[in-house]
Amino acid sequence: FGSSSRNMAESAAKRRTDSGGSGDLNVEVKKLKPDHGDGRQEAESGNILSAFKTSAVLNDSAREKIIFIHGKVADQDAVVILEKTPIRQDSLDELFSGSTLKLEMRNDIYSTYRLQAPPHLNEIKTTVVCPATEKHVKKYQRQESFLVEETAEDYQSITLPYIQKQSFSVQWVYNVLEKKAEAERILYEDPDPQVGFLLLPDFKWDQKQVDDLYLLAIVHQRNIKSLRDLRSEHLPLLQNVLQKGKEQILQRYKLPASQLRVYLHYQPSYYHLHVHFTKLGYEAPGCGVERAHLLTDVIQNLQSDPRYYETRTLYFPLRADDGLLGKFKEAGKL
Ligand code: M7G
Repeated sequence: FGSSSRNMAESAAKRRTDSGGSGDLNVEVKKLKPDHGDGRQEAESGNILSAFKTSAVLNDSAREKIIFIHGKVADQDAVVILEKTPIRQDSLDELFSGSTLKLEMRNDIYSTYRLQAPPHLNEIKTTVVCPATEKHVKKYQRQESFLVEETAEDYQSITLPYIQKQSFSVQWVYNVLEKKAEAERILYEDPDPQVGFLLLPDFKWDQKQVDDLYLLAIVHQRNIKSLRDLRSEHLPLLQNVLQKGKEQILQRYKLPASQLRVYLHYQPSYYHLHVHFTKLGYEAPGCGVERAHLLTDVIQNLQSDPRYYETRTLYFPLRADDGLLGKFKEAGKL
């Protein structure tokens, strides 16, 4: 039997050497953005979760290996997201040689094991929102969604008044723009106040592999809430974000534009204009047709009609207990 487990290890090693492509990219990410040993990204933090008290599981997915939990840290409400990260090709040698293998069952040519990996290869990506508002708890709760049809008038009379009062704080965005947070994570900045932006990893991406690349471009202009506010005067800004964002990603991660999905969300969660850059093939949350608008389409739409996003009916999903959905219902729109 020993030889069959050796064979499995050998064929895995062969797959690794045969696979070329993304394996090389992994190395690229590590080279370009060292995250072990440079002391900046790996800040040690005391275990603020040691006293975490779970009150409810908001959502989980066995397939995506992620769980969203509501609970308390000291007396404060918190949302904690635990996510198992992908297995990296560049860690396979160490994973095979440095782990303990416990046999679960063996039958003919088939066997299953529990592999106990060294701790540093078995980390869980953890996101903490604390203090979390009621709205955060709802955002992460598993819920049915409903598609809303928003005319230009609906936007003015229903959506705008609602988001002016009820939307998530964009303080984290201002902290990024003012280099008060995540400064060392910024990959690129065009400081121009009109067309400039910052490019940085979305906090959904652990930067360990390019396969699930997720970057955000946050614009310097502060008066553009969302897609709805875009006019033809913003074309230079949008073109600049698209062009320079693509160039940076090609340079840093060797990913050409043909491998990228560049889009805006409508409705976004945070009403300060930002653009999502994700790797094509990675099903990023929120990249479906009901919420994502390709930046290239947005640019063309504004070129053909300067008031396109001011006047069009836009469609988007809202969760069952989203307050905005309630407002559409009250107005007899659903
Ligand atoms: P969105 O379209 O406004 O909303 O995108 P969504 O969260 O419903 O998709 C905001 C994006 O910003 C998301 O992709 C978030 O993962 C990301 N994001 C949110 N916060 C609070 C942070 C943060 O503090 N830092 C970083 N780097 N990204 C964040």
